[in-house]
Amino acid sequence: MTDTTSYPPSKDIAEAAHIDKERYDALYAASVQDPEGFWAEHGKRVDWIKPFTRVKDTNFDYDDVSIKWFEDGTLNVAANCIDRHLAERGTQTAIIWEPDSDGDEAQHITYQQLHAHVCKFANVLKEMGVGRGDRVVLYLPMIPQAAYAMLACARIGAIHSIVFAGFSPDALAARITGCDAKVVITADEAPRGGRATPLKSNADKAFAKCGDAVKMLVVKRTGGAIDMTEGRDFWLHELEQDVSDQCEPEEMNAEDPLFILYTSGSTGQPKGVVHSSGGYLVYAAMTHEYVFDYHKGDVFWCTADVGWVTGHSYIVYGPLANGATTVMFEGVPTYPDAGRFWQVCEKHKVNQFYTAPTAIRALMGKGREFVDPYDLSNLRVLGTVGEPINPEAWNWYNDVVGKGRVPIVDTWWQTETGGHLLTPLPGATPTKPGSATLPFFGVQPVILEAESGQRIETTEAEGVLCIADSWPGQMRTVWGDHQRFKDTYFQQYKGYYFSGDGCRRDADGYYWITGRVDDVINVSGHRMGTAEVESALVAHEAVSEAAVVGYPHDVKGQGIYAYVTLMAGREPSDDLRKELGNWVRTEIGPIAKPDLIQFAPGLPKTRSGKIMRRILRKVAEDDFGALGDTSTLAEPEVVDDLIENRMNRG
Ligand code: 6R9
Repeated sequence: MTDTTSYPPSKDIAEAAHIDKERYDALYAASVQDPEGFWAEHGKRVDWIKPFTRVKDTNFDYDDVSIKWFEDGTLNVAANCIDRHLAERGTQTAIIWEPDSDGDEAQHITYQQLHAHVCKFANVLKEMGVGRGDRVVLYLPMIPQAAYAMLACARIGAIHSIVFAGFSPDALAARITGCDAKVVITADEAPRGGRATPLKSNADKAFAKCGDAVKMLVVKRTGGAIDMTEGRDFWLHELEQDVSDQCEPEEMNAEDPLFILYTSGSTGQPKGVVHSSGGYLVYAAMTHEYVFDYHKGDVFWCTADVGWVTGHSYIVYGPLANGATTVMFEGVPTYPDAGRFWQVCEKHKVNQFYTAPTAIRALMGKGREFVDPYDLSNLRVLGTVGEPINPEAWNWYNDVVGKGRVPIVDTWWQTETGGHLLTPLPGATPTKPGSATLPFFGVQPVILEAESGQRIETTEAEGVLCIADSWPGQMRTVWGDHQRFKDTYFQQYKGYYFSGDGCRRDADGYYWITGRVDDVINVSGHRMGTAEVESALVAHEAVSEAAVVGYPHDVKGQGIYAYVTLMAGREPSDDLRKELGNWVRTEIGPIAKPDLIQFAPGLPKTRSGKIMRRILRKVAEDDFGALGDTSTLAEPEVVDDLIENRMNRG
């Protein structure tokens, strides 16, 4: 996998960039030698109502985990993303909205217009009884109103929790009750790739499982037919008629939560990752500027959905805090054809483009004839995120999209980290295909031996990736469950933040992420807990037991492979396989639907009843020559059946 070719930034790029190699080295050294001094300085990049006097108060000791940054400062995040730009660039475009259909016109929303939209939205939320600290769930398509809603919450001090529009009613209901939301904001329908997801009717189904007090605010997107429940559901455009377009921003503490975002872990239900207002904004804005080498006037496009952390930090908060023009795209990379990304880059003269390896692989498969017709000469930085990028995809991105002249930033980070932790800087870091390269300022990565937890001091190392000290964008807690926060990230390796990823450090000190070391799989850059898919499967009346693992998938990176044992009296069939796939789809959402389901009369277990996932992974990978020791199994013969009936035949 390791391609050791190194691509240094060209002289032109290094000269024009904010940060060159020398400055990176100096700033990085300063950031880890004197974090207080470094962040006291860089914390000033946002506008504080009351400036902070305390910079860093963080503790990674398991018994006492606590993360606070700029803790006595006050600010408003929406004012930082909108109001402070009005004097200088009120008429500049803040958001370019590119709709699903390329036949529909794009919208250009200026900072002034953004201000009016957000204030109105904020006043509507207030009318609905939402105030400081209340939770608001967003279940929306990629439309400007998603950004307005986020910023409206921030303006009045409410905490938003976005649920990706691809999630099912059940998953939505769990998140609404999980954070005890007062209002859910949705739309009639979500158009994507020429098809529409019935968001409002999904939300209706979810509401059947929530308390009576929750209200729904509905954005009209397609005008499709929907049912409105009197007294519970309200149209945004109707309520907006009667409210002012001015709304004073609330003065919030740096440590007040800005948002909750549910993410999958290795055990149990998804957890609500809580991000702060001050530290998060400083970190999202600073990484956006330096990692993408953003300069005033640039057009920045991150293709993620706002339902994921990437959309939070690099469609909305980071770019808008920097006064950028940010592109918001409603559609998919292959609609109406595989040239859509590049057509949009040409049309809006995109300078920085940020996407996921799975999208690159899918487009690579369609051929360069979909790229070549478009003028991509405005591109200055290309970025990737979400999963390790294989060198073939990196090279295609570099050659076919970047024409060999555009630096690629492979950014490693997580929902929990708020912003990039390992990443090249375009003007500073020689890149190597497949490596997330070096730490961002203030980030102290360490590699520990997985079993012993010993820190490996040699430059070349392989083990689990931990971070030795806090950075401002770090999550603060798990919503309503601080113990779970401690247990998940600080228990296994004492004194460190444990990322859940495996990692190798090469002789140049470059980091290469090797993938999750826990029971989390990464499907098309989306995190999925195997336990979640398993519990959906066993909820089906025909299933007695299920075990889910990842396997290598050409486009998705990892696919979902499910082993299913049926209840006595039930027979395996293709129909049942289809039914189970659709079952998971409705229980969790399309992204969780297993790619392969193998019916197995028994699963390999130790005598104490623990499922031997190592064996299931090997069979799923078609690598059954390397099953290792099976002698500790209670019934070694089940393995023969697994191999015999494996689904993933090359
Ligand atoms: C931002 C985001 C986090 C997990 C992470 C890792 C994988 C993300 C990566 C990468 C290799 C990269 N991951 N970026 N692996 N190289 N550049 O994706 O957050 O959805 O929480 O996923 O994704 O395994 O632990 P999230």
